[in-house]
Amino acid sequence: APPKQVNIAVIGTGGVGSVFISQLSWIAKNTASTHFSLCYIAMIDKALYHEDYSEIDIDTAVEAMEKSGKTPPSIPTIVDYLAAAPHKVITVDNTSSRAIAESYPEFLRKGISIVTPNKKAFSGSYQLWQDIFSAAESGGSLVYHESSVGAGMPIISTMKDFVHTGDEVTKIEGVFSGTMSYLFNAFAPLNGEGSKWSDSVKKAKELGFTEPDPRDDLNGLDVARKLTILGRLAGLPIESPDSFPVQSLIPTELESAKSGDDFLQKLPEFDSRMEEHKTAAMKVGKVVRYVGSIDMASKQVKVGMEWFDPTDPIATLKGSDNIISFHTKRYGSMPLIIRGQGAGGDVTAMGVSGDLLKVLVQL
Ligand code: NHO
Repeated sequence: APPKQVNIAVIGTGGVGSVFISQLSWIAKNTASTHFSLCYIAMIDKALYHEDYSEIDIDTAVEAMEKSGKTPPSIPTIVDYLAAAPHKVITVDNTSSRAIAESYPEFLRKGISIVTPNKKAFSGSYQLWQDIFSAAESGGSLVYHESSVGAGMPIISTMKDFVHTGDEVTKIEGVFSGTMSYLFNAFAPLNGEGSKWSDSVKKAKELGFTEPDPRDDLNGLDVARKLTILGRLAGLPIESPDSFPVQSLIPTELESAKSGDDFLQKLPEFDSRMEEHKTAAMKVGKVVRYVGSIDMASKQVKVGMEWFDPTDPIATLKGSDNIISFHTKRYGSMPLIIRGQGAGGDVTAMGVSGDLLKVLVQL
């Protein structure tokens, strides 16, 4: 049989998007069974596409887009353009745009599949969550978002396997934020002094672990979004990421800082507050870490700082590692534990590329 033809649209070419493009190039050169052609690529203020859907060379796409001088069309125009493409279409959303996330139902209803690390859609209102999956059903399209929790780690796929094979999830807990993991491991290490809180935050941003605005990590919202997604997959109709208790690490005085950069500049003035949490835990032989949990029986979701014994797997994490324990009926008293790097362009893009391959074989 001739290879399947699929059109691909990529929106967002930042930290994750640019790595995704290079992985896409590798896949194109090393996977023979499917021929896909890039027909649309865009960032916030630039876009490249041709009215006749002619193929855009992947290796030079970003450069060509930057030189193109075209601004991206409105979202409805993008949807119409892609819906009229000669082949089935997969849109890869590598932005953190709420507007794009909220328009997934329009894409999906018109048969355009979605692959994305963007958490906004799946942790938005419960209504949007329902709309996304019913639109996919009516449009015969697919929607994959592995990297919305734990970057490239198999968290969403494992969660779906529990649900679709009749296991019952009773509790999920762990460290869900690469940024928080990095910050606490650097500032309150098991051995040694540890660095200043504000210095660790700056470093985490430089390393590409944080969300585009680091306050989205420090206010706990990133973890809350991930728990919302997992809780919904497990069957809890969680209304929104602010419908359960979430401890913010943003000093109230800096909540209204104008920009992420302004916030980072003023943060050192508040280092002593985080230092107090660290010393209080140390006095009783524990370390402080930032964790989240979902208890299915009581329907309780919570996110915040807790103290751990130095031997606890959560206390011994390294770098930006995530650790997630799934307690289920099948796994009994020994949870299934998944641990690994949970943030950064390379591993996040891998989750996106892996999803793309899964969608490609099903179209
Ligand atoms: P950037 O680098 O800001 O890039 C965003 C791109 O989108 C830019 O090219 C921008 O021009 C474009 N863009 C924005 N709005 C647009 C619009 N309306 N139209 C067209 N283009 C638009 O952001 P990242 O870092 O590349 O992130 C991209 C997406 O991946 C975000 O949704 C982010 O939440 C998601 N993501 C990133 C990471 C990561 O490590 N960087 C992770 C997961 C998902 O697993 C990671 C994670 O959870 C990180 C988290 N902070 C943690 O655990 O600490």
